[in-house]
Amino acid sequence: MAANSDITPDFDAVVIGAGFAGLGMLRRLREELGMSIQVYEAGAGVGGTWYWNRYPGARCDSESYVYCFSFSKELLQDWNWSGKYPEQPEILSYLNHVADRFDLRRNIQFNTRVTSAKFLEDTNHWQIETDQGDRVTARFLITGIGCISAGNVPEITGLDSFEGDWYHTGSWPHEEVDFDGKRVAVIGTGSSGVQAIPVIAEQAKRLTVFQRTPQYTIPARHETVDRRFIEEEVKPNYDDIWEKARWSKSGFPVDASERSALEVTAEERLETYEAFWAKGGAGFTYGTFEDIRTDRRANDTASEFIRSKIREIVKDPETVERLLPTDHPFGSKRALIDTNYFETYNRENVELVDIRHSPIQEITPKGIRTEDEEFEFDIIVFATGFDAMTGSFFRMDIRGRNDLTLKEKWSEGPKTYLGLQVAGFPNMFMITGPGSPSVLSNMPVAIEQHIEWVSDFIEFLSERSIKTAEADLDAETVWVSHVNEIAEPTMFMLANSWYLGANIPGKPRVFMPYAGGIGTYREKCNEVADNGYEGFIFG
Ligand code: N01
Repeated sequence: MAANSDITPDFDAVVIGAGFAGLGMLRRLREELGMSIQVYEAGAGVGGTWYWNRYPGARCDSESYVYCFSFSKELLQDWNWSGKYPEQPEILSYLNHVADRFDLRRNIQFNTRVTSAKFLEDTNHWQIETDQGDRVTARFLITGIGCISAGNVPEITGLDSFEGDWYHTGSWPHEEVDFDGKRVAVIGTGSSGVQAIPVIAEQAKRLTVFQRTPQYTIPARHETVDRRFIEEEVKPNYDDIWEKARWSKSGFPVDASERSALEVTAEERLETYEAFWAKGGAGFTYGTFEDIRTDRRANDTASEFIRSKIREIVKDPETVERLLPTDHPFGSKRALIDTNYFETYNRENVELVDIRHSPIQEITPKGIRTEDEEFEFDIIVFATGFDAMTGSFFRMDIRGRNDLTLKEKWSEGPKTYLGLQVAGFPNMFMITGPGSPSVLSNMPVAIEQHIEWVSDFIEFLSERSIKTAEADLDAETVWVSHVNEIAEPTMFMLANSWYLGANIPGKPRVFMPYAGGIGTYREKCNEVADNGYEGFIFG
């Protein structure tokens, strides 16, 4: 593909990251548009999230048959998942298989972190620098850096003095961590903590969980994959399955309930909740009642049902009280599914500490000191989440026109057009950027929609010899208000979650993903393209 500027850049595009997004983007641009691509990846291998998150119990909450790429029919037919929900090692082997099968590694430079990317106004190129001393130019800059990849280790006094080992779930060592006979602390009870806690509890001598916010979580009912279902219902029907997933709200090929929790009898409601609890998985959120996501009274019925289950499962009354989520509605934080999470608190070797009421004061050489007590540990596990959506961008010095940094541009929260581009940052595209459905949908579906849309746009620009495309500031402002408007009536606004940046001290409180659903969002992106990419300025 010929560059449009007088000076030829080193590459047509630089892609940052070799997870689902980076691998998919590389394949599409190289194979279908014939572009020259350089991918930089901080890890020593492909996989992104699934390269780094190797903590015990790590697996995905999306069912395996739709947690994959859809671009290759042969790949869909050939690959066989072993679990209903894919486990981290298996997702990682899948992505390695994709990298090999499509010969992607030759364009990926591993162990290389991009440190800066600067738009050069005289040539209309991006100049990218890495921690390995690379300095290259490209016409397009495409970020596939993940929404949840900048780990958050809270600043607690004394961590440096701790004499044991400590780990963050999001940058877990490649060697197995031996918990056998050890006194272990886990801080945090989000998706990562809820998955890791039951597994660590089985190995450790003693496990102490430090909980700030109690969680609603639904049993996953994880099992080996149902081969008959895959062979008879999935593989012959993949086209229809993907079509349904693509136009759905959440990126899954399922029918969402249209019933109201308030318009059925109490018996019917209970029966429905019981049925979905027994079935397990994300169905409880979208299959029970439509209004539990938007109506507080309807939501209360679901929240209370889950609290009743916690009371039923957990034996010690004081632990039950600590575990009951009462300060936020079900679904206002990321919905969780678990395997034996609440049951774990019935184990003799597991203790729950409520740090909302007795905050952590410091980490000592021997362990953790809260307001009320001192504990000794051999290992501390931080399951304390991520500086989500924006943190991975801010680790790099990204500068657009007039030397404006992305950090300055987003100082009041991320501002994007469609979650794909930022005004003032021409030819930079974000795969699953803030303002797009991303984390509120099945990620591979969201990622593939962006990959296809961006590559179609790049083709459009190239065919017309357009040098730059950049979001119009007004279009961006309208999109940001739309993202806020859509989130406003939902439960999402009623919790201190990472969706709102509330987990990071000082971060602006702005709802970051697009809550209108992947299908609606796809329609909007298609409309923009059909109208000659309205909302973009061409140079
Ligand atoms: O992180 P989180 P995560 N002191 O932010 C607590 C995806 N994911 O890594 O709720 C003490 O959800 C914090 O408390 P609070 C998924 O999208 C998916 O678990 O803020 N505690 C919370 O309990 C998920 O949502 C999968 O009050 C502190 C926990 O740490 C996202 O990644 C698996 C603290 C952090 O929970 C992030 O999940 C894993 C502090 N200073 C992850 N700071 C699957 O698909 C935070 N906490 C299965």
